[in-house]
Parts: sequence; structure tokens; C-alpha cells
Amino acid sequence: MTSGRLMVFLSLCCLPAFAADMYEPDDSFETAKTINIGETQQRSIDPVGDKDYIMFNVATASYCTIESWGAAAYDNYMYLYDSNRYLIASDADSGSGAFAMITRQLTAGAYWVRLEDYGNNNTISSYFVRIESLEPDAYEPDDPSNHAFRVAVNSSLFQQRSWHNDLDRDWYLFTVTDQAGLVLAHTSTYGAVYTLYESVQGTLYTVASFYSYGASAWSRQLQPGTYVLGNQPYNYPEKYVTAFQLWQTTQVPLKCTKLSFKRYLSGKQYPRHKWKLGLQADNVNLESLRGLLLYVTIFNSNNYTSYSLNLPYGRLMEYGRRDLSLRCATMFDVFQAKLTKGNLRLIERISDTSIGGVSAPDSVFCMTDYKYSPIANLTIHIEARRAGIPVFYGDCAVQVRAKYARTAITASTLGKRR
Ligand SMILES: [Ca+2]
Ligand SMILES: [Ca+2]
Ligand SMILES: [Ca+2]
Ligand SMILES: [Ca+2]
Repeated sequence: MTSGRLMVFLSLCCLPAFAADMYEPDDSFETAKTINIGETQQRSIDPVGDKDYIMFNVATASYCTIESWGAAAYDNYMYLYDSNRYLIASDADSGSGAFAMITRQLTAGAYWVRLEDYGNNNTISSYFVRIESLEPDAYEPDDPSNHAFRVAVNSSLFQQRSWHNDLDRDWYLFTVTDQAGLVLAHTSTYGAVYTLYESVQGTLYTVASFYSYGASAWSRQLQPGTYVLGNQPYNYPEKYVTAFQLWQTTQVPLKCTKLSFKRYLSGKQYPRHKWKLGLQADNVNLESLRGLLLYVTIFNSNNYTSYSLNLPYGRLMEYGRRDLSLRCATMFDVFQAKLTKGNLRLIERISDTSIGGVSAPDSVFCMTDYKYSPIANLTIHIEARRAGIPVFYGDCAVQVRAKYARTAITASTLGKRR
């Protein structure tokens, strides 16, 4: 005891430039000072031969990292002891520079760390030590049988989670009653393995596996059923972020509210054409359209021709912040989706005068044969996809009449439509 005090005294009086080690005396298990998980302590190894014992408690079995760091000139050594004070790990240089760091899965209990100069022949005027532990995430326990996180259909979720130890597996459960799509995004440092199972009367059958490195996304189309999704660390326990979208493909009632086409022939080397398409789908929420691609096919059953259009030509729709509409303008067209009285309305206008631009749907309007079959019976199919997987679809039929004039061929919908 006397010598310990003397050392502190010497340290204070002879090396005033350096902060005293406020945790001294701590040269034995008995005199070790406590460090909390997540706490950083500044210490010193002084005089030569000083040992710093630090005690910490692990509340739940978890992956712990004891890290030390300091000026590059220094070199230390670390020992880790368990509750019985048995040495379970030691390290020289796994931390920054020549500083020691130990990462290890620890069961609940008390532990001791001993830090000293490498070789015990120098002082370390200042160094830092910190203990981090991967805590169980907020969704634990989540074993697959009765605690898995239930994912609602037609929803998205974002979770910050962890595998707090080697054995932790995190689980999700969901039931789909129709064709459905699952899109999963995972972000972590060391990677993940996801396994999708179908649960049939409590037995899990593997459907697919997905390996994530860093940040990855994965999508899968699902048949009706109950599914369990489990993940585990690919390399090491760590914190991670997972995001899901799960939706069922739904059929929506679809109306064609406007369909007109005009092709100008005169005075132009290349034909100019304009057309408008208005589609109205009931019970489609504008919010649900974010990030979707819309595919529209128009089929003429008179001459078996079809015209396909990807709205808005492969670009994701973007929110118009001012008027609550989704809008996309390209070089050739303007596309809009508007929410009107709870319904989706799609409006597309093309005014194409370019060479090699967007091709006009001449054929489906029966233009080549307008004299003999001026009425075209069209079927319009719309499909909204996210990550290539259909979210909803709708079909409607419409008749158009083709007209001819000296300068133009036009087509318009027959009869009054809403
Ligand atoms: Ca010390
Ligand atoms: Ca000490
Ligand atoms: Ca977990
Ligand atoms: Ca878990």
C-alpha cells in the first residue's frame, strides 16, 4: 500500500505534463477499478512495470470488444480473465498501431482486463481503454417458433438490429394469402445469410437463401403460404439494418377515361403524332405507387397487334411535392399520376416529332386498315411492379374509332366516358 502511494506521488511530482492515472492503485484483481460497457477511460502505465487491472460486468451473453489506443509511439499488451480469474485471451497488436484489442464472445459475469506496457520496460504516459458489447436488439427474444417478428402484408419495415453473439438468429414471420412480393435490403459490415422457409404445419422447409455483403437487396415472388425468414451473421456478430417490403399482388378495377390519337402526315418528313391516355384505377393509394414502374399494354383484338409502354420509360416516378402528383417528364412525353377522390388517374401525353424517338402506337389504332375496320377493340392492361415483382394489375376494354382526313388520322374513344 505504501509503495503504491509513493508511485502515485512520484508520478505527480516528476511528470507534471502527464495526467495522473486516477484509477490507481489498480495493480491487482483486488484493487481493479470498474469500467462500464460503453465507457472510455484514460489511464497511464507509469512507472515502468505498472499494471492496470480493470473489472467489467457482462449482463447478457454478448460479443464484446475491449479496445485500447493511444499515441503511436507506445506498445501495450492486454490480458482478459474470466469470473474465476482464469486467463481466457491475450493480445499484443490487434488494435490501432501497436495497441491491443480483444474481441470475444462472453457469457454473463464478471471479467478482468489487465493492461501493461509490452515488455514492461517503458511507461505509457496516456492511453485509452473502452469496452463495447453488442447488446441484444429490441426484438429479442425472437426465436422462430413463437417470438418471430410478424411482418404485415402490404407494409414496409425498417429495423436496426444486432446479432449480439455467434448464436443469435433473428426471425421474421408472415403469411400471404395471394401472390406476393418480398423485397429485402440488408446493411452490415461483415455480411449476413438470410434463409427463407415455408412453414407447413410447424415444419420449416427451405425456399431460398440470400447472402448479403455490405449493403445488398434481394427480392422474391411468393406463392400463398406462411413463411419464416431467418438471418445470421456471415462472419461476425455485429449491428445491422434490415428493411423489408412485403405486398400482395392485387387486381384493381380499371377504367379508360381518355384515349385519343392523332397522326399528322402533311408537310413533315417524319410523321408527328400526339396521343393521350387516361387510366383510372380505384382503390390505389398514391403513396403505394412510390418507386413503382408501370407497364401498360394496349392490344387490338381486330388485328392482333399490341403496343407496350413502360411508364415513364424506365424511370421511377417521383413525387411532385406541390400538387401531390407523381410526375415524370422525358424528352418525348409527360407522364402524370394523380390522386383524385381516392382514385389513381394516369395521364400520358406524347408529342413525338423526333427521329428514333418513342414510337407511336399506330398499329393498335388500326390505322393501316381504317377504311375497312374503322373501329378498333382494344384491351388495356396495366401492371405496377416494384423490383420487377407485380404489386397490382388491372384490365379494361375500350373501343376507338379511326378517322381519316387530308392531313391527319385520328382515333378517339367511342361514346361518353367519365
Ligand atoms: Ca496505470
Ligand atoms: Ca496500475
Ligand atoms: Ca438479434
Ligand atoms: Ca434473435
